[in-house]
Amino acid sequence: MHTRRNFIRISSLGLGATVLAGSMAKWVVGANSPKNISIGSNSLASLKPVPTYCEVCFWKCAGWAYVDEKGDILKIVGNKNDPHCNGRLCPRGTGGIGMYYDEDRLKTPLIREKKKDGTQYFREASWEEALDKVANKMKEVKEKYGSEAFGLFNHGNPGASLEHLLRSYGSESNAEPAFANCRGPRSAAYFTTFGTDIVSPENTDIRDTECLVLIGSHIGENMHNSQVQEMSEAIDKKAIIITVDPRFSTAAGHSSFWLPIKPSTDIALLMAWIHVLIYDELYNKPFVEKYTFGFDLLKNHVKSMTPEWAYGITDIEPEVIRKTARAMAGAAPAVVIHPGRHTVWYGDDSQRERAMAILTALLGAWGKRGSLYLPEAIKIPEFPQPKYPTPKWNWKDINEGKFPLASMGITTELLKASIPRLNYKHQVKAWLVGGTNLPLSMPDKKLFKEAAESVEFIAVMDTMPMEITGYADVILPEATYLERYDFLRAAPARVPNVAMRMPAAQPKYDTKPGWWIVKQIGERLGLHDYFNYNDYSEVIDWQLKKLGSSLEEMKKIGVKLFPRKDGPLYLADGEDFQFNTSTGKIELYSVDFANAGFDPFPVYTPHPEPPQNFYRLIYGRAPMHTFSRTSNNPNLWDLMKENSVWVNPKVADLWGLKKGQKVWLKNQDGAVTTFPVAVRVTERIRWDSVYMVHGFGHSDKKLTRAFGMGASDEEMITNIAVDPVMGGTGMRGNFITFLKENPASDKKEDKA
Ligand SMILES: Nc1nc2c(c(=O)[nH]1)N[C@H]1C(S)=C(S)[C@@H](COP(=O)(O)OP(=O)(O)OC[C@H]3O[C@@H](n4cnc5c(=O)[nH]c(N)nc54)[C@H](O)[C@@H]3O)O[C@H]1N2
Ligand SMILES: Nc1nc2c(c(=O)[nH]1)N[C@H]1C(S)=C(S)[C@@H](COP(=O)(O)OP(=O)(O)OC[C@H]3O[C@@H](n4cnc5c(=O)[nH]c(N)nc54)[C@H](O)[C@@H]3O)O[C@H]1N2
Ligand code: SF4
Ligand SMILES: [Mo]
Repeated sequence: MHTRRNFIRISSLGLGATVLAGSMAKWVVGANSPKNISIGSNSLASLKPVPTYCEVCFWKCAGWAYVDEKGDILKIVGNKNDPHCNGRLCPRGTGGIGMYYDEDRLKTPLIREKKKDGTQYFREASWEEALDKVANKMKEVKEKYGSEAFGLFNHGNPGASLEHLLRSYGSESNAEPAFANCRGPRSAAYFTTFGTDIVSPENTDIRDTECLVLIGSHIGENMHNSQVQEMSEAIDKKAIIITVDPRFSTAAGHSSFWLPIKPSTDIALLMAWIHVLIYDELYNKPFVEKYTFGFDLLKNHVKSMTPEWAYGITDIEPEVIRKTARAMAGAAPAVVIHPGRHTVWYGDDSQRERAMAILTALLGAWGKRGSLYLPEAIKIPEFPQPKYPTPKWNWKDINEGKFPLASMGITTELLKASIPRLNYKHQVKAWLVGGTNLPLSMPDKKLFKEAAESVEFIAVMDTMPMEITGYADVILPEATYLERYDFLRAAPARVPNVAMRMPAAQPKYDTKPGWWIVKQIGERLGLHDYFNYNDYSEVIDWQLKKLGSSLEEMKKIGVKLFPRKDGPLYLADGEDFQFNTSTGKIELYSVDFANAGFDPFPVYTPHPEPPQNFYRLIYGRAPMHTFSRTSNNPNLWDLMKENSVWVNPKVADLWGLKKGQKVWLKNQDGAVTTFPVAVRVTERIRWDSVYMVHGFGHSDKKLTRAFGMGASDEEMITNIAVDPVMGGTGMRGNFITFLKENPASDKKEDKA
């Protein structure tokens, strides 16, 4: 392995590192936005501030959109009273303005047509026609198959609007990549261990921690705002940071310990840490005695899982494992074992997350300052409406008893239920899609395509001509977040709070807010009582008044903080506390896992290794982009136009690859990337792996900037390691090799 010294020099040059190193002022990167360049910060006073919260990612930072007298949005800045951002937006949030100005936006409703010769195309349509078409299809599906057969793929606010429509109509057949392709394993593990989920924003008390442990969490590149700010604070306060990552991430560059683990072996490391804490008696005895269940069984379970045992599996030396375990114990309980977020890696992910939860409990690092705090949210009063009808079957029934600990719909199961050939008992016949670009976020492209081609009808609500719109029968162009009212934001936090989003400008082109679109469809379905308002501001005002505020007040403040009601942020020492688990304790031994037929304690199992001449594909984030949704955003495109494939110098030598050389990637199943990608030769990646930033390689030509820029990691993910606990789509068991020549001229565009 390479020495750390080699790497520091490199990392201090990286943008991510610069951002993390301090100077948060750099975050207000407006300078890179053409629209922002023209105004100095002192002229903000002449502009009108309109409250909003960001939709560029799901941290939902609250801010102010500054508008001039012509009605143009000139700048977005963070709201100082917002705990999600503390007055500072990340580069993407500032660049969110580009979503509004992007001239490639969807501009009008579109309907798929077929020419006599069979070729298909989209024609512009009126809203009346497009909405009629969706409503009529919903009626038809309900009559023919029952409302349950209408499925929904959703993410973020647009997804939530569609979910309200779907539930009013009588279906709960929905799923989102943000569960089964993202946070699902974490939910299953923390819920069964602690009886509560980890929330979003994560309830990690990083700002007051003495030791932050990042296991495949690349905070700093993963640019979730206040989390990055708090990590920066922790660095300033000299907290110990332990980063476990096969790649020298930005976070690794700021860490006291970087453990360049052999990919897919994290469970072994975690179990060895647990072994050391128990057998060296470093764990928090009073905490474990008072609050946990199954300690003696755990002690026995990890008896042979020594650091020496883990060394052979992980490549991490026993002394390093002991030293880092001692560092955690020394800082306990002010330790954050970060639960991660994108946790679908190798198919045993709920078990890896369980190991992290167990480690957390042994350190007593729960409910204490500097560990995981106890979050609280404002409950938004429900606007009067009838109860949603109870569907005859829902997302859970689709799974037919598989994945017993899934708490939300599973994307791959919804796809499979859409394919008649697979004979699912409950079949899905039509889809609504909102705020999710499935062709780039679903692994196993073949499965997605077959499902999309099998269903009778797809309606997509989006702001951009993303790949998913190519599969639609009807495209509903939504106004961007800067042009609409939306739900009140009320995420759990240290301090309960509410944030408001309202239009800073009129919707451009012939676009409409999501709330309006679903209301029009709902009215056509005779569901008026679920949409009993003319404008969404009425709903917000009603809710705010119930909370002792109002639309008028929120227009002035954007974010309102409320006193906590559920008790303090931290547990008092020795306080009695009933956990919401079957034993009422923190379950080191998981009764739920055991009852569902899974190992009650995590067990390390080896995963497939790259075949000869292949390298494991790992992927992640870049600070200036969010998934595939920002690659065409003019402001953010300016900051980063394409991704690259990170290749270790040894591998580059072996293959004769030069910096910047374009290569196509081919995976173990023979899948080849549509577009080539530039090689980045760097010591920051292990020799057995390559790394790519997700979200590039767009194949829809209507994305004039993003089309063909970089390659899509999704195309290389044909093998899914399914998590039997909750149906997660483990995506890191794919291996690539390099092709120097354009492999196929017969490759077709990803368009229906
Ligand atoms: N290969 C691969 N797959 C992945 C990941 C990965 O790293 N690699 N990451 C996984 C993770 S962690 C997650 S959370 C999921 C996320 O995957 P998705 O749920 O697909 O999320 P996004 O990419 O954010 O969704 C983008 C879509 O929302 C649209 N959109 C943006 N704003 C609006 C709006 O205001 N209104 C409407 N109607 N539409 C809007 C965009 O134009 C775009 O079509 O992907 C998962 N899949
Ligand atoms: N800028 C930006 N920030 C984002 C997002 C975005 O799109 N853009 N998306 C947000 C969302 S929804 C999510 S879910 C998060 C995802 O962000 P995180 O949850 O932090 O990270 P992942 O994408 O899971 O993991 C990426 C890291 O895992 C490392 N890794 C790969 N294989 C292994 C392994 O076997 N073991 C270990 N220990 N490490 C490994 C990679 O090298 C990489 O550094 O980011 C969030 N923040
Ligand atoms: S972290 Fe950045 S992109 Fe995400 S909501 Fe906040 S400002 Fe927007
Ligand atoms: Mo995610």
